Amino acid sequence: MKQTELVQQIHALKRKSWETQLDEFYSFFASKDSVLVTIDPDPDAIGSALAVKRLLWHKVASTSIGMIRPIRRLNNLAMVRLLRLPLFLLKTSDARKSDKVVLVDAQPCHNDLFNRFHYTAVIDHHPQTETVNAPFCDVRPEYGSTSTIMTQYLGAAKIKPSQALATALLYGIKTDTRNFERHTLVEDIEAFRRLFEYADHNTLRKIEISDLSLSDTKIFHKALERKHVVKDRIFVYLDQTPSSDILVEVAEFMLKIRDISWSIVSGIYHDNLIIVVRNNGNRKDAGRLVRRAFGPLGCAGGHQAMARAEIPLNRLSELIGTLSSTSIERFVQQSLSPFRKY
Ligand SMILES: [Mn+2]
Repeated sequence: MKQTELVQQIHALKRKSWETQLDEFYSFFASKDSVLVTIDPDPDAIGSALAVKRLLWHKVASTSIGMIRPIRRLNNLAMVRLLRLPLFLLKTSDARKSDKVVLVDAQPCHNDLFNRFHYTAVIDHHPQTETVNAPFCDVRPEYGSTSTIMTQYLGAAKIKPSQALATALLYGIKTDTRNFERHTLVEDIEAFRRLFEYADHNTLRKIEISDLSLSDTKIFHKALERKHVVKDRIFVYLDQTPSSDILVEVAEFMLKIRDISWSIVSGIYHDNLIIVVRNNGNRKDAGRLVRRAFGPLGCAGGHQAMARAEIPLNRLSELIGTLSSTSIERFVQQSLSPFRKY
């Protein structure tokens, strides 16, 4: 047998296996069923749930998508609003209302709320830690996203995704693989390519850049006024902040300045001094830096390019005395000064 024939046969086998997989999935549903898909709502889970809803369209009586928690990330809120996605917040009583329940992009053991349901099907890409107790279980940890797996199912069902579905799945793949920077399989890239022609790229771009709320702009205003540069490090201290997420947004924004390679943004949240550190990653170790500077005072850690420390305010006042904007700002700047040797 020629090699090309062999390759074709292998492809045929693969194709058949997705179709078999799809038939098996369908075999657990009946036309009278009301189906609930449960998700922990990140983009990959949302896209995957929409794909399940599409697969079951005209096959079951209804499919709804329930979230175990409200969406907080602004990008994801933009995603739901711009793509007009039909999601609702789960209540504990919902466990008994549906005939069949499906879980995507997670496993029952990941959350107590998931554990309350009896799943008919589980489709996921996280490593399997416990046996999944569901008649249909498709867990592929080698895949970069569940959206990739769902794109294969749609392909097997010969379904052309709608613009909203393709956009959601594409965003799911992009966020879970962090634009293919991590954990990527050739199948992820192939799914991306397939979805690309159906997606709404203007909407996708708006979703991806929707990091800020209008009220955050006040904090940016303060950050720009307060910034303090020492060599290639930029420091910003923001006093009380409404969330610790905004510190991350400011830190990532400041790293856009050309000659800045470290961005150190701090603020008070829930009686802790939170220090967020970002750098451009080149031969640097933000995690080690914050552990050395703040490890003995609270919790501190991270990776090469991103790190974070949290110091209880009472612990901080034992160390520096009266807590004021000036004293805290000076403490952070001295602790992470480029001139300081650890
Ligand atoms: Mn995922």
